[in-house]
Amino acid sequence: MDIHLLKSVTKLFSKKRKIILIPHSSPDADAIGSCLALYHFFKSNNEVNIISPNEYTDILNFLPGSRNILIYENDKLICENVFKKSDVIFTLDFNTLGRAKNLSSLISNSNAKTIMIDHHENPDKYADITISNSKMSSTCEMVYDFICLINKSKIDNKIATCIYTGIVADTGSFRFPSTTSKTLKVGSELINYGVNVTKIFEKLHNNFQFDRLKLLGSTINNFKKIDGLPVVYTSITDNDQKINNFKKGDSEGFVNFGLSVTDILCSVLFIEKKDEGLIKISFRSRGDFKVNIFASKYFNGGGHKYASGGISNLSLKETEKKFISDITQYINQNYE
Ligand SMILES: [Mn+2]
Repeated sequence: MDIHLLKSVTKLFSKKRKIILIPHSSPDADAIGSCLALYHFFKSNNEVNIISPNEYTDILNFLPGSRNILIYENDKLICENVFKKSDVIFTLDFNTLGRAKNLSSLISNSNAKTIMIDHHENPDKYADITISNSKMSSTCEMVYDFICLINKSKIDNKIATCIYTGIVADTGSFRFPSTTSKTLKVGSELINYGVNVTKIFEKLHNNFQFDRLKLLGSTINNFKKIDGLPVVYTSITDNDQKINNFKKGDSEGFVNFGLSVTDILCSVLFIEKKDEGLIKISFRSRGDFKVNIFASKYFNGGGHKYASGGISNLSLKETEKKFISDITQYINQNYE
C-alpha cells in the first residue's frame, strides 16, 4: 500500500465506523478467513457485520467468529437493513462485482466507502480504494499486511488462525507457485500467535463425510485423457450428487488429482448443476499452461493463471464435446 493510500485508510478508521465485510459467492477459506480476520480486527472499535451472498461449506465453521456470518440468501431483510446503515464496505477475495452475485447491486447502490482487497488479476475499478496484487498468495496474506500497517499489536490468536487458514488453503499448504518466501514468513509469524497448524490441517482436509469419499472415488474413476494432449477431464453428474448426498464444498480439490499424472498440464472438472440449468467448470494447470486465458475465451470464466472457473449452458455431454474441440484448437494455436 502506498503512503497516500495508507493515509486515506488510516483517516477513514480514525472514528467509529459501521463496516460490512463481503466475501465472494460460495466463499472459500481465503474469502471467509479474510472476512473473519478483519471482523476480529475491527470489532472492538466499530460496528462490524459479515454478509456472505450465500451458504459456504460447514467445514469452515471451526473458524472463530463464523457463527456471526450473515447469509444474504437466508436473511435478506436483516442484511438489507445492515446495508442501509453501513458506511464502509470491504469486498474480499474477488475482482469484479458480479462475484458478489445477489449482493452486487446493494454494493453499487450503497453510499458507503468501498475497499477492495484481492489477489485476482485485472481487477474492475468499482471500489473507492482498490488494494489489489495478483502476485500475492491469497487475500488473507494481503489482510495480514493491511492489519500490520494499521495496528499490528491487535493481532491475536483468533486473527492469526483465520489468516493462516486462508493462506494454507489458497497455497495448497505452501506448495502452489504463488507461495513466496514472504508467504512463508507470514505463516511463520502467525504460528508465533499460537496458531494450531495440525488442527487447521485436520479441519480442512480430514473432516469429511463418508459420502464424499465415495464421490471422490467416482470422480477419479470418470477421468478421461484427451489423445495426444496433456489434458485430462472428469465430471460429476446430477445423479452422482444425489447418490452421495452432495453438499457445497464436497468437490473442492477433486480437480487437482488430474495434475498428479506425469506430463499432464491441464485438469478440468465439470459439475452438472440441474437446478441452475448449467455446468460449472473448474480448470487447473501447471507449467506454461495459463488456464485463465482459456477459461475466459471459451467458457465465460477466468481467475488465476493456474486455477480458474467457468460455466457452460450446454448439456454435460455437449459441454465435454465443445471442451475437447476448444482445447485442441487452443493448444494448437498457442503451444507446439
Ligand atoms: Mn483467494
